[in-house]
Amino acid sequence: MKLMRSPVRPMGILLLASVVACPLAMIAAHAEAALPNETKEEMNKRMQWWREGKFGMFIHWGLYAIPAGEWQGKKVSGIGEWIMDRAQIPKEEYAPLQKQFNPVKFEAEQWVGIAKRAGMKYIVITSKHHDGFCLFDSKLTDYDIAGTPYQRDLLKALADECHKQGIEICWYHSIMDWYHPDAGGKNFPKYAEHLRGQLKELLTNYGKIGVLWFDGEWIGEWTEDQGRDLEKYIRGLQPDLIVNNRVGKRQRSPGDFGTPEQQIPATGMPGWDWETCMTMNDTWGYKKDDQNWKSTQDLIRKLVDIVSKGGNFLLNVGPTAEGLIPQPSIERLAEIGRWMEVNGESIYGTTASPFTRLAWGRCTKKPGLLYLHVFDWPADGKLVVPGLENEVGKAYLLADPKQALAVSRAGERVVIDLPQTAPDPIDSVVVLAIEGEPEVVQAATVQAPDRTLTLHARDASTHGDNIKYEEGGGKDNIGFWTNPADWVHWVLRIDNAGKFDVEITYACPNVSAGSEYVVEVGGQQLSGKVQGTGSWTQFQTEKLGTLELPADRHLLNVKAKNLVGEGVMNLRSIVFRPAE
Ligand code: FHN
Repeated sequence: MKLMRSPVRPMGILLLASVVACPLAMIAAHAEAALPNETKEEMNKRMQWWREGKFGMFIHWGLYAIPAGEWQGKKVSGIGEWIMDRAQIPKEEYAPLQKQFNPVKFEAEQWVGIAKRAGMKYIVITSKHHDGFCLFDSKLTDYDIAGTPYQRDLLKALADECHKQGIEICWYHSIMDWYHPDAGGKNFPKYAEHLRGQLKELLTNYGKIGVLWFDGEWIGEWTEDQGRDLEKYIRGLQPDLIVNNRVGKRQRSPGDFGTPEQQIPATGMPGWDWETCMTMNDTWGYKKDDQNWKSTQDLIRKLVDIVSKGGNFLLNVGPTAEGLIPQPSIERLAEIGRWMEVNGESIYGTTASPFTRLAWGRCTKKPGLLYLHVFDWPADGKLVVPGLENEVGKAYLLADPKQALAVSRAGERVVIDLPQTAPDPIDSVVVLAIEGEPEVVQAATVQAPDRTLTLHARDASTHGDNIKYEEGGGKDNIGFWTNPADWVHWVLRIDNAGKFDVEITYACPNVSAGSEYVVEVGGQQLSGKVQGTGSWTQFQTEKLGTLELPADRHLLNVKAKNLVGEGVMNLRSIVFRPAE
């Protein structure tokens, strides 16, 4: 049987561009009730543990952990769990791995303990991945754990331990199957029956299951309608089950939540429940040579970034064939757990940030409280919260709640006086009490003492599906301006009125140069034509013109008149320099 390569589609197209934060209930208000007879209230109740839990462990485990990235002495590139496909291993040569699978060092108590101490509230494990091998004892196939030297049902042990330790157990299950003879072509309906049969086993033999996490839905034989029917079938078996959107075709529905993979949507997925799944190195399944581990700082900041955008984080481990979670994973999860011990309150049960962007970090919230996650501790000890209009109350460090911090207001900015050093270099959380629902205006950029005013890309608001702020790798600009209808705006405040020379800084490869654009501010317009600068990261500054601005708060828009090449430009900044 020809193995099917993954036509995984990037998730970008699904992203909605608004960043307006909304309480948990509001998200539910948007989300259609999954099954016809489920009310929004019932869906809220069903989703509550998941929405409040935020953080889960993904476990990719199976026969592919035996070759661990090598086949017949040769390293096989790509993600480890795809070795059967990447090395084009015939089923007859791959299936015998079953007779070698004997994870004698597997201890469910230890695995669940590692997840729980990391602050994770649920575990999603591969009951069956694309290679078709089942980690559970299935009456519908011999290609399962019962047919291995180990024999005992690993998923039974893990489910029992999760129930014992109060962690939700969840099953990953692949629709694509490289082993089952009917899993492609005209006999697919027979396989679809087999699929249902195994899901019935998984949803009746292991107690309460939290989530069914489907994957491999991109195969041509699988349709959205089949997904809708399957969702009804499994929710019939466990009504409180939560199902991901890969039960269908990875769209808005069927399914309860979106599943961005290996990436964090720039502005979240407003109005959606969503969960980013991510590896700790570069593979899901165990590969002995993949030591490209993300740092604990990176992982904690990703968790906070995701939660600040209203999402959940499903972080992966790939155990060895013996049944051990790799040490680098264990160490990082323990360090995350130590951070969660102090700061968990700023994660669990919170909702998304009311701010578009904060220069020093991220924000999560609960009614009457803002959790300010400070990644970059201000050198002057002044934490500036821009555009917050609410009455503010007390402020304190989550790491030292008894020590009140001084709070003051400077125009549109709330300023909190911080101690000299950050309690935690990765993320120190400052709690700020506020009156009512957060009201945030886009803070205006102000003039420097020399009356110059600089509009940075990071402070802009973008409008459109594609255009967005990008940073890192020589970028620090508004980019992805591939749709001329997209545009960008800033808010600025002139306190010192007068004449200003206006300079724009951008980058654009010569092949894409030539698009025309206009800058609108204070009822005036300056037009420009994009010149080639050599590449998307070679920036140059041009004088656009001179104009007069009165002392006031102004909106500045930059709009494209047309699009010549791949993108209008990578826009870095606009500077108002007092004209001589
Ligand atoms: O092909 C799989 C891959 O092996 C892994 O399971 C990830 C995890 O979400 N999903 C698929 C790729 O999108």
